[in-house]
Amino acid sequence: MDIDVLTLFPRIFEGPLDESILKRAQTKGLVAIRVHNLRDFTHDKHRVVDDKPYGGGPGMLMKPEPIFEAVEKLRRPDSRVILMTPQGTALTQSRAHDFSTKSHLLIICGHYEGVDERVREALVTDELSIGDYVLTNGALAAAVFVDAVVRLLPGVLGDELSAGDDSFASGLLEGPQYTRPPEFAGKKVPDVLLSGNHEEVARWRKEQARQRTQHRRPDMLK
Ligand code: JBE
Repeated sequence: MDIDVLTLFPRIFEGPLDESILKRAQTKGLVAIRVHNLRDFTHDKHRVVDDKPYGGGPGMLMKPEPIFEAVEKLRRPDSRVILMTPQGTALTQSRAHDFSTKSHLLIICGHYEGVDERVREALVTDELSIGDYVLTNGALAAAVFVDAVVRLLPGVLGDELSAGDDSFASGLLEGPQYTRPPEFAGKKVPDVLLSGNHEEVARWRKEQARQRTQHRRPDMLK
């Protein structure tokens, strides 16, 4: 997979992309991620990327020209052009799976104040939001989206099974898990997990997942 990110703040991506699983996915050649500064697609002396909204009002909007120039240069016939915005459809595990099957993601990080509507009309194929709260700009949202998608690419997770067990993959939240020691802070690991009875362990885990989901996320059971 190829991922190009357009942002006013390329350094926001440096940390997240250069650690752990995302870093290994890139060195293994499973994904190529390129981060571009939108200011590099301006041509005026002050490299202006935003402007006041027509009709008045507070805040600044991202100008269309640098975004058009960047997208027209980087876009391919197989690209999904994604705008990170609080007005987008909610990112879910199922949508992350859909995007993980695409060959090229071109991600535009918006200002929280917004982008000129012609960017949406002419360029964007998908608008995504990572949640109902306001970030200062779309760069952190894009980093979250990239992380959620890249870990699903074949070969990225060491243990091929581990993505299938995640909360959401099963439609339930994951239940409690324990590692050694068998007793810690006055609390014991449940006997069933030490029993060696795989059938009972599976049944217990499923019931715990159901209870936790019922309690914390009843919306997921509907
Ligand atoms: O979720 N998002 O994609 C956002 C983008 C920009 C600002 N706030 C957000 N929540």
